[in-house]
This record gives sequence, structure tokens and C-alpha cells, in this order.
Amino acid sequence: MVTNRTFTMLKPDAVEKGHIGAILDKISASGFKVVALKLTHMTTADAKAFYAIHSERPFYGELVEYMTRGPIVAAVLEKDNAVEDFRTLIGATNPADAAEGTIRKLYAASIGENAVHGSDSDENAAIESAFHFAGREMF
Ligand code: RTP
Ligand code: MG
Repeated sequence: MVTNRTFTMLKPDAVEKGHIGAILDKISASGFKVVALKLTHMTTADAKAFYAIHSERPFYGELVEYMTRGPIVAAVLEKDNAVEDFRTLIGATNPADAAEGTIRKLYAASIGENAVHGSDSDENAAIESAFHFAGREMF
């Protein structure tokens, strides 16, 4: 099923550095409509579950530590071709490889602390949105 929504998180490093406004501004200016939004703090159990797909990877422990060390901004975004276009807007996982002008190029420090998450499929966008938001919180 193709949808026109994706899910994002502005990760703890982006929030710590005061980049919430600048990143949301860039997202809006790129044609995405915010249909759900909140500041939240993932528990260790939340982060382990959210990133369960990476549980066998060597960076899993570090990733869970990072994602739980402070609040994040969770959001659902709407636009035609949302998943693919948002992945283009954020750039490569490693900011060193990210294209000029992308959010990770502008705001990410390293492959581990890369400022922003974007869903990688329509199916995962729906699962991740439901992980963070109740139906009445999505508009
Ligand atoms: P995301 O899921 O956050 O949008 O990132 P992504 O698809 O570009 O990358 P993915 O392979 O799904 O990895 C998830 C997150 O794990 C951290 N990571 N660290 N130290 C490392 O080698 C490493 N590799 C990945 C990053 O925070 C990455 O976004
Ligand atoms: Mg991913």
C-alpha cells in the first residue's frame, strides 16, 4: 500500500544543540505538512523495541544509549512520495556522505549521531507513527 506519509524523529543531539526550529522550518519549506508533533523521551525499552531490527548489529547498544539520553521530537509528515522524498531531504546515514544542503549535512555530527530519522518504507512509516502517536494525535 502506498501512502503519502512518513515518520521522523529529531534525535537527542539535534534537540540538545537547539536545532528543532531550524530543522522543522526546512522540513516545512521542503513541502512537508506536519500532521503530528511532540517532544518525548524514549525509555530504554522503547528504543530497544523501535530499533529491534538492528538488535544484532554491533552499534545497537550505542544506538539505544544515544536515543534515550534526552528528549526527541517525533513527527508525522505528509507529502506526495513522502518516504522517498524525506530520505532525500535528510541525506545519507553518514553525514560525511550526505549531499550538500541535506539535513544531515547541515546538522549531523557523525554516523552514530546523525540528527534525524526517516522511515525507510510506507509500511514502517505506519508502524513507527503508531508506535509514537495515538490516532487522536494524528491529523
Ligand atoms: P534512520 O533509521 O535513523 O533514519 O537512519 P538510516 O535508515 O539512515 O540508518 P539505519 O541503517 O537504519 O541505522 C539506524 C541508526 O543507527 C545509527 N547507526 N550507527 N555506528 C554506526 O556504524 C551506525 N550505523 C547506524 C544511526 O543513528 C542510524 O541513523
Ligand atoms: Mg533506518
